[in-house]
Amino acid sequence: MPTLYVARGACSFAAHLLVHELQLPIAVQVVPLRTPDSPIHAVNPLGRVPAVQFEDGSLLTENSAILPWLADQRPDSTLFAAPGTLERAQIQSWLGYLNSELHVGAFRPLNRPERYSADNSHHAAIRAQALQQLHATLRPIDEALRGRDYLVGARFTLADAYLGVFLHWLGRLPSEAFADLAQLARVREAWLARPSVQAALAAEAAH
Ligand SMILES: N[C@@H](CCC(=O)N[C@@H](CS)C(=O)NCC(=O)O)C(=O)O
Repeated sequence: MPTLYVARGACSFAAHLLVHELQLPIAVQVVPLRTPDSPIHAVNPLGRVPAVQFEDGSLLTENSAILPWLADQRPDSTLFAAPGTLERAQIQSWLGYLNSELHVGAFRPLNRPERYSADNSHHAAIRAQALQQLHATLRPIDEALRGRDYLVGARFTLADAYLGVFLHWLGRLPSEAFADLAQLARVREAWLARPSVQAALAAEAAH
């Protein structure tokens, strides 16, 4: 059985909830991050989650590959779409936007300013700029959700599963900064109410 490595509250949560959503025979291992003795270093040389380790020693990393791979384990599921369809490409387009623009482009400088300047006195300014970037990156998502419950088609897909993780992270930030993004607040509540999200949250909280 493959093992999915996740960390509490990390971006690996999308993969974790999909294991529950799709009821996949995949073991989930919760590991600590940013500590040299974490078991993740023996699995992924980058020390990052999510990572899937297979019984033959093969490794799969990166949300943009892991989320589609998980959905493809259940070809009859509606979380993804058939190869060659525009819907499949649109779901992948959102995965790319969320992965690069939202996670790395906005949340990373907010959460890890030390990666952008070794000078601690710069970090407050990096964070302030990242907060503005975060709002600018979220606005098109909010607009795309106007009058809709899901990013692509009329059903919950991989794109919505992944988006929810970042909307959940907004809960750690001053709520007034995002008060105008009403669609995101609505979609976040619906995401949180999903049984798969609740099951994955409970599993991570138990560690
Ligand atoms: N591009 C990667 C980013 C993965 C990533 O940055 N994961 C974070 C958790 S949200 C992590 O493991 N950080 C630990 C570290 O960078 O040391 C992906 O989307 O899978």
